[in-house]
Amino acid sequence: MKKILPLALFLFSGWVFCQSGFTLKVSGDVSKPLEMTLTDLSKMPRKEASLKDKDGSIHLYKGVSLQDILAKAGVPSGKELHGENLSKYLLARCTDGYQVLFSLAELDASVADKNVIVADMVDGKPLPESRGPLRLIAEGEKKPARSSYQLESLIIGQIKK
Ligand SMILES: Nc1nc2c(c(=O)[nH]1)N[C@H]1C(S)=C(S)[C@@H](COP(=O)(O)O)O[C@H]1N2
Ligand SMILES: [Mo]
Repeated sequence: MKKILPLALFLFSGWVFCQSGFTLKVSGDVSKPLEMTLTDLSKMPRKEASLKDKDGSIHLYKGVSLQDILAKAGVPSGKELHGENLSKYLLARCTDGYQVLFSLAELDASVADKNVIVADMVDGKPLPESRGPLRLIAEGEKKPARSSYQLESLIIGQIKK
């Protein structure tokens, strides 16, 4: 026990250090690029989303509305979503190289009722290290393929003519 405690403290402080250095980036075609820490995210309104995993069991995720994050970065929404803005997209990129695409229109409350959150908790606990610290949860999709874990950056782009 005497030997394990210092080791546990050392590993825990390393984990805390890694978490505190983490930022979620919002970049690309945005008026206000962002780098949000987990503390920044924890100050935003909380939202829930459920997701059925590969095995068919349902889990309750908690975090922040993706739309709220995009609004902070000045991403067009509502009445601004017309013309060229309808060819804009969000690319979610993860630490493991996984990436998935959404159109801005499908994410916007003026177009669809799609509940997409950036989650930091599942079933009342922080996300496991292999899935965290953040996971994008696209509620209501028939498979969890776009619900990307180890989310590190949100890139806004536009398909040009
Ligand atoms: N970063 C990242 N997210 C990912 C994946 C991945 O390989 N990397 N796989 C996706 C796929 S195809 C599935 S089916 C689900 C699996 O999530 P689950 O283990 O919670 O069911 O994660 C999705 N999110
Ligand atoms: Mo999958």
